[in-house]
Amino acid sequence: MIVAEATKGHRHHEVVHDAYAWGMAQVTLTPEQIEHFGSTGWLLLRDLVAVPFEEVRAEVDRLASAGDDASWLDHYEMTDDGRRLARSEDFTPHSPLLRSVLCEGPLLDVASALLGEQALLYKEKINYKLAGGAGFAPHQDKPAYPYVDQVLSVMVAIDDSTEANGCLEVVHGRHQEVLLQDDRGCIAAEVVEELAWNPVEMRAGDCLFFHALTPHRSGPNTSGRDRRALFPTYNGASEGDLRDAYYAAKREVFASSDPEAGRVRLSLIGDFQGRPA
Ligand SMILES: O=C(O)CCC(=O)C(=O)O
Repeated sequence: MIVAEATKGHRHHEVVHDAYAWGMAQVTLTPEQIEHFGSTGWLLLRDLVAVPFEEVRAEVDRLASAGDDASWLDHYEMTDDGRRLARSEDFTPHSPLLRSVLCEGPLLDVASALLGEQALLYKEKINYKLAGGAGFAPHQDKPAYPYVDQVLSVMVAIDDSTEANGCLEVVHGRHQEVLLQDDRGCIAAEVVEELAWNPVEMRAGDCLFFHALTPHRSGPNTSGRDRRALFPTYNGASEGDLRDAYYAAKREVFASSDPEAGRVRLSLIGDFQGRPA
């Protein structure tokens, strides 16, 4: 198990092995890992998913191929190669395997340790970023979650995630405050320029935990290889089980207003840079 160590300006993240302890069935973080998360706003862990990863990938394939049969929310984008799936969300009620990966075991243990209390799944999505897919403008996640106070974001790489296929880029140590926003709820251009952006390349199966105020962005997938990733978001149990209320509110907002012309709306903020399909 690893904790990633990265200093400002380094392109890649060095990993330190064996910095991670397994209890009986419970995963515990080391004080160094907790401290790393507290100071940088993120923590990268390897080999955390308890289920054989091929099964997770096969389940993502199954969801992606459901098409009109999907009982969850699918969103599409237009690429140079045609209409492509951009995101699936609200799928855990229809996927026992992904529900178990996200709602119990090591991922939940680590989320609980970082939130400082029992974590509950707030929402979940798969961002497909298939070859030719678009990137995400610099943003913090918190403004997209108006109904909760303490939230934690996680990226679980389904495919290797590289600079060429649009890996996440994060800013270290800027998770204490909401930064100035533009009219889409993303970070204002003048602030973006002043921040140091660090690409986080990940191997399939790696999990990046990041604070809901950690500034992040990602480029388009200019490679020929897909960059799929699962993104569970957790809240502390003291705020209650808010998942159903989140999706009810999101579905209502999406049903009652049209997205800005020329844009694909995936979120309550306008971070996705894809073209309408
Ligand atoms: O999938 C990505 O590259 C970025 C995802 C992201 O930041 C988001 O969905 O809020």
